[in-house]
Amino acid sequence: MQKLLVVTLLCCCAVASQAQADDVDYSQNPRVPQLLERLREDDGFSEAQLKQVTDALADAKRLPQLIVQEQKAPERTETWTQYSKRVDTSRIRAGIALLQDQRDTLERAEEEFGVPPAVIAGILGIETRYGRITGGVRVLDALATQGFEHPTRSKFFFSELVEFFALCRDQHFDPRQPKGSYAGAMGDAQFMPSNYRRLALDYDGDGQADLWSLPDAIGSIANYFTHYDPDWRWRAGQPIAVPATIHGDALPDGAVANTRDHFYYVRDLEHAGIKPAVDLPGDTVVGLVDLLLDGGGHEYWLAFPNFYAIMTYNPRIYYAMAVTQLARRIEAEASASP
Ligand SMILES: [Ca+2]
Repeated sequence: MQKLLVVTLLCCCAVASQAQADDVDYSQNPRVPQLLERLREDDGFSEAQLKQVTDALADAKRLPQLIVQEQKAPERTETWTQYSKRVDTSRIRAGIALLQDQRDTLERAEEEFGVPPAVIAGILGIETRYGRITGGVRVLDALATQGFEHPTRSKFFFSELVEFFALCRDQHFDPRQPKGSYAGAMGDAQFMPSNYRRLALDYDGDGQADLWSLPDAIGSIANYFTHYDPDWRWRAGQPIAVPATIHGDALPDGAVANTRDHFYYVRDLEHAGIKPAVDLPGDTVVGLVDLLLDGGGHEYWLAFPNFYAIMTYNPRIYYAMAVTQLARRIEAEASASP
């Protein structure tokens, strides 16, 4: 017990000295003039509005630990066995409750955009537990730190920082207020600022696209799936993925999984010993999904275009499969107990 206390105190000291070392004034960063120029040119910011941006940047805090977190994203370190624990009883039950509580909004979104209620629930469930955990990091701090200093993705985050200031101007947010994920994603739907500006909808008609409100998040997710990437938009009425078995211990030579660059005819896969769990016409075009399990085993799925539509939301295979399986479970259990 005594030992534990000592360790805790040491940790506190380490945090305190780190905070001091990270005390920087981002309003003095050499790239600020470029940021202000983009807001002036692209979004018509006035001098007074630009001054507000500079003032906010002076208040931004450097959060270097976010860069480490980015590299340790769970999709890069976990097996599917571990990642898939997100599809648990509590998420399934809360998803079924969402289908009931937001029935009218979800039905309207399906009618307008063709995205089924269970898929929207699956996204909300995996992203934020249906709006309950939307992130506690100030978006200003997350985007300034990574926009000015991320070793590999600073261009992306810098651009999102510009969009964030424009979003705050448009939505009348104080840039110091919005909180989100370490990446700067906001609200129940976890939109980055550029997507918030382009694709968020005011779906409850109160005059503001508020992604921290479930109705707006539901309409915005459906709108995202229809308009974010025309090549990989949601295809109404089509399936997402089906399980498959393979003959032998591994995929046959030449079969490439977990990318949207390689697609196969089902008949060719069957010929190579890869069989879908349900009968599919031989000319059906599918991608291959190969999920690594604890102990080195594998689980295989055949993916339809809608699986890759989910990957436009987050480009990780595990993420798209977790959304897929959560949606399937919510839909199956909701229809079993109406
Ligand atoms: Ca609204």
